Amino acid sequence: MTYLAKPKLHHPALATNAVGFTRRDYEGRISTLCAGCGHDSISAALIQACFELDVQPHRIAKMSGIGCSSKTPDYFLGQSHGFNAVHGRMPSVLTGANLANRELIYLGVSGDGDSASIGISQFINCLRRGVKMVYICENNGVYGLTKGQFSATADQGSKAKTGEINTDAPIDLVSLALLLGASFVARSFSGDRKQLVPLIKAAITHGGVAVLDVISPCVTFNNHAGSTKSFDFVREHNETVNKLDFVPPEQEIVVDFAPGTTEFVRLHDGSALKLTKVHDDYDPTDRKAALAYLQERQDAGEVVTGLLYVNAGAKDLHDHLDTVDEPLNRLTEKDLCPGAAALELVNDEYR
Ligand SMILES: Cc1ncc(C[n+]2csc(CCOP(=O)(O)OP(=O)(O)O)c2C)c(N)n1
Ligand code: SF4
Ligand SMILES: [Mg+2]
Repeated sequence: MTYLAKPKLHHPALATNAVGFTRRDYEGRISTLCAGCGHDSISAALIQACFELDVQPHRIAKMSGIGCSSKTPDYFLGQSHGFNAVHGRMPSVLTGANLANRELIYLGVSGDGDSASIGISQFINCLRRGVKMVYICENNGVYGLTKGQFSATADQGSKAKTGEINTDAPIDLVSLALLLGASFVARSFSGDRKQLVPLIKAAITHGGVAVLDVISPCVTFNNHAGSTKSFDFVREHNETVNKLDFVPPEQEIVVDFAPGTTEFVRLHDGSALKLTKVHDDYDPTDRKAALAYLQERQDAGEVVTGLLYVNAGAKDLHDHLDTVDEPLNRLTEKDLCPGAAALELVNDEYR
């Protein structure tokens, strides 16, 4: 694989954020994806979100599987940790890293083939366990890297570039995430940066597992008439449930909305998500209603986007396991082997 390093020169007047980094410090190597690929827009949104959130790059760990989407962590956050795992195995590698060091921010970057085809059992189990992470599926309905075969998210009846029609039923990752108890579930579109950036920021500050299914057209193999993951199709059938704005913890929340049209969702770190409802009756805290709404709009041929569900008081795997606050990889031999007297006390409990 060839890598193109970006020139390191910065314009001296580039703005810095609260932790002293410019936007360029959050970039990675030059992308080798096809020009116009939706995945590059998602990388740009991630760069913008991390710069605006004032995240220190060394606090982020990017994990991915295999695919064009899974290559993208090389194209953003070049100063962060990263691990490119095996096809469909990102969640288990990320789970292990998260258990070893709970202090990092974990970005799991995957594709629809990586998540819904070969990696579906890994996707299911990391959600059911509540591994604290931002799980981003860059969803184009095809295996882009291996030249455009249908993936498990391809809609029934959609047409491949070769003319073949998909006869299999699709797996809808957001419905599955809701069923499995994910505490933050959203869908967006790579072409809608205004919606995607606040969603990424909110997902990063969420206290549990956050799933972002981002429709990301493959311009080379799945952007033609008859595809339901093309730029034209998603623009025509996009049904947005809410408009979003991320409010950092230090910013005052000003109540300036008509009752019933806007609400604030407090996030884990004190920040908030300002939700302006497009549909007055859509409640992103009602999991069952979200599932029913998704099903109904899907049957009508619409692609629902926005924040679909959030449980602001979510717990994660460390809460479930009741692990110590100190990251496990920092425990010393003294912490792990407290001596014979301590062992006697534990044994006494079982006598
Ligand atoms: C175990 C294994 N099986 C199959 C492959 C071949 N393969 C590489 S990428 C890929 C599909 C990628 O599709 P997706 O995750 O949707 O990513 P995209 O390229 O569309 O972004 C496949 C089948 C592989 N690398 N490893
Ligand atoms: S093949 Fe498709 S998914 Fe892969 S880089 Fe090209 S446009 Fe993107
Ligand atoms: Mg794909």
